[in-house]
Amino acid sequence: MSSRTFVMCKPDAVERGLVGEIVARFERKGLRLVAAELRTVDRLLAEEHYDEHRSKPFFGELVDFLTRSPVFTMVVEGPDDDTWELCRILIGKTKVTDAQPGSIRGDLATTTAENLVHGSDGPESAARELALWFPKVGPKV
Ligand code: 3AN
Repeated sequence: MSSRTFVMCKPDAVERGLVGEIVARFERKGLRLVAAELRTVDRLLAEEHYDEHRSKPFFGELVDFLTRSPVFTMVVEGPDDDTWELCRILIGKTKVTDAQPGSIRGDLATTTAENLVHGSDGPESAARELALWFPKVGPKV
């Protein structure tokens, strides 16, 4: 069954003019944009999004970064129940030196702190993040 996940071009991606390049990679893979928005993020939303990282030393920097300039948020849909996983493969590993060439981060990112794209890391986080960022768009078809 088809499934949806949450993907976001973070401020560095928008600032560098890479939104088109990034969206094209998901589309070329055969995934579909169901909804998208260029928007600014307030601190409350950024903190909620990164809730699991509240105790990390880099939490403040994460929130500063996400609220720095507009982000481009997307609801991405694929034909099977693994859309979140396909997106993570296209995005590449979190640590920039682990991100393989061919992935978005492997090809385009130079630091771990500013690694261009966020994608939900499982079905539960996809549901949580879709509800947080796109409350009017359902998680499933
Ligand atoms: P991902 O974005 O691949 O899901 P997470 O959820 O582990 O990775 O981390 C969220 C974000 O936190 C990353 N995208 C990155 O910007 C930042 N981050 C993760 N680890 C570090 C770190 N060691 N130092 C600085 N920033 C980090």
